[in-house]
Amino acid sequence: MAKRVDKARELVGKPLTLSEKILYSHLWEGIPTTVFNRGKDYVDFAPDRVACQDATAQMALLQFMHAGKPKVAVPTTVHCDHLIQAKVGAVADLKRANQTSNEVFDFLESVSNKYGIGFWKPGAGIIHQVVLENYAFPGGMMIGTDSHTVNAGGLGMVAIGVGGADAVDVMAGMAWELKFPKLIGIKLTGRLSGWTAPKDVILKVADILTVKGGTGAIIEYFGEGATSMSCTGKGTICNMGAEVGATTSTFGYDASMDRYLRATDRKDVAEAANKVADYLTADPEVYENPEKYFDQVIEINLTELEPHLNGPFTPDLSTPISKMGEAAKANDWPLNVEVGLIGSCTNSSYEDISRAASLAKQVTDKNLKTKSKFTITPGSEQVRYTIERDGFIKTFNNIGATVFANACGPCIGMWDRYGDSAAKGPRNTIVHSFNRNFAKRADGNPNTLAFVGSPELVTAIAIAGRLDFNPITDTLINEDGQEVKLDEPRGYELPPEGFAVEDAGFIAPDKDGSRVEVKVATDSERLQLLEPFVPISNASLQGMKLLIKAFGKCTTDHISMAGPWLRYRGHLDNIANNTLIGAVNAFNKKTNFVKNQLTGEYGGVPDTQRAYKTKGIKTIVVGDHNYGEGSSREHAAMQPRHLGVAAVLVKSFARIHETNLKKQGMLALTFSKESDNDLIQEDDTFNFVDIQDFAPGKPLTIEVVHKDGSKDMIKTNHTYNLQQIAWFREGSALNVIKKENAA
Ligand code: MIC
Ligand code: SF4
Repeated sequence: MAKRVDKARELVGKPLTLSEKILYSHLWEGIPTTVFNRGKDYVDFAPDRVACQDATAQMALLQFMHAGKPKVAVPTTVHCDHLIQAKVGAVADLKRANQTSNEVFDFLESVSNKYGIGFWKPGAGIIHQVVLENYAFPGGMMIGTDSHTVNAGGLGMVAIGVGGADAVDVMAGMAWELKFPKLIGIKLTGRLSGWTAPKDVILKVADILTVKGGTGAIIEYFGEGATSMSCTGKGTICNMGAEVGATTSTFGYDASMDRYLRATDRKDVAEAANKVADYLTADPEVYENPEKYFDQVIEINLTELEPHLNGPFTPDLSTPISKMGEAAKANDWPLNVEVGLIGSCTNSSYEDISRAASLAKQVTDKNLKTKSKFTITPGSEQVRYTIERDGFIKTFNNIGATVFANACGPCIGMWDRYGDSAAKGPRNTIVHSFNRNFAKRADGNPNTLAFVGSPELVTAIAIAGRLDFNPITDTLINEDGQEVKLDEPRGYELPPEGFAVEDAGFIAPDKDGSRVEVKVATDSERLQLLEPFVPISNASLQGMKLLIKAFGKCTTDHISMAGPWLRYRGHLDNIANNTLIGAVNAFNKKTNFVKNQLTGEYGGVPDTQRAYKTKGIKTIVVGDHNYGEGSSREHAAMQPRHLGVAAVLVKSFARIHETNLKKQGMLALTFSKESDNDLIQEDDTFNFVDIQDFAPGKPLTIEVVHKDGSKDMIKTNHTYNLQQIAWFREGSALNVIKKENAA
């Protein structure tokens, strides 16, 4: 690393940020020879590791099986966490998941075993927490098939969320391509204290940057506020950087990381890091004059920072707790809080749990009664085991809490809160310490308003049962009719008696997996082997129809919903039945109700699209800003591709989704003139007039023919380089890999 960083510094000709050090020391070419333009140049990187979770690993591994390799080229792990539904509590829920999803878990375990991949079984924990505890290391670069892979920035990594096809590149021993990111520096002055937590830093950043302000950029945090914070607190901040669209976030190596590495049994890593500590943070000049080195600099004073709640329906709508009463009144948000949920990959560190438990303890000590329901999802078995040993689970049980399995559960709609009637659930408020709060995200109920806050604030609010409860100023009436005040939360950065665990849940792969057989039943409804995509011809890009013009926010949850649909993540044709059913049709403001131009009738999006497919007609999807925001799930690209959508034309894209569309051989285009979006009508037909000249940097023109015969010529931009155009021409990136490996 030292050699590469020194060379990069010499080439760049000035002091380097941490982000640049990590990027330049992970070039595919090895020792740097060129200076890259931020936000412009595509660069080939060589990440150190890959991590996949069960819901995305199925597609990633189904693709990897086509790559023609006997083993993965870099250390890779698979984590079973998304497919576990939260209903009753950890033990029963895990048992049920093992029954209902055993086919998928068995598939993942056998593929892992065959190709040399480490396997973390159901119940072991949530991917990002397990990675932080076991694999993340300062100065490293990893990719993961989940947008919150960025969590590992808490240990000074550059960790990036990608679609499965990107992971396949790295697992197959090839370069991984990324546009060299821009750099945002966030200086944290002052210190956190009292009720304010690391979560509030990122809630504030989301307020400043909005859900798309970080797109194409790495956020690098520094300053005394950064070094005085715990390593897991840094993880929380990096984790939720996904919610501002950032490519990733990271922190320079410091004593908190040394402490965390030692506590998680990695003294050797800490010692190695200490030897090259200067290389694991920015050069001193950078943090002294950040304006000279970052593309944008933001300063946040932690001493003045108030606890915040963000929501509902978007993670960037930020309200300081002192203003919540007013905001709730103005927006008519229900004040009664039904459930408070803590945990998830974002906030389930020992520190988080111990601070929340210090509040739960006061319920008993001060003879209070918890007004809302309360749940905990620990991030890993190691955390769960340790907090149980240290009495925190008991403290939570005393206030009537439910402890869910160490899994995603309520964070990804795997929360069986309403049985079959979620779609018509009542209007209600919940608060949680997760990261996303899009409609239906937690419980499938479109009428649930979810607010995101720190675990300590969520716990206090659950105790009070009111959204506008400000624990800094407000009092509560206890069971004896006395007025009492909650003391500030207190906790431990790390367990005073160390972490402990009986069975962490790891299964190492066979040394020689060549004889392991991977079975996929032909009649399975959960798994389906993949067929290569057929290239989209120039001819088929004529006479195309509009499938849907999506109105407003269209996240990956709108394009390929999670919750109950997670069960089909390994079966492309079955999961395609949810394609875009959450997107709002701009012409009638309804979901899953679009016009079939061939019959004039209205129907669901997947059915309508299948009708076009039968007739061999390609279609186009039109959308707004930040299209595909949220998850890394490549299903949001593969499903439309499978059903015959050829192009997606929007005002702007979220990074991962744009790449996913390219990888699957589709056209991802943006309006040159945003207002042209208004020209698109329900009965339009589209002709790509210059697709034969598809080339980097050259806009593509689409002739839009309206119902009355009038026409508009629309200019569209794209970011395809030559390699990516080859993916389009060959039908997908995987087709290109296959061809290369066969040659
Ligand atoms: C999420 O938080 O939205 C998920 C579920 O973890 C996704 C991955 C998925 O859709 O499987 C993500 O963030 O990438
Ligand atoms: Fe799981 Fe939620 Fe974390 Fe995604 S954000 S990995 S769904 S806990």
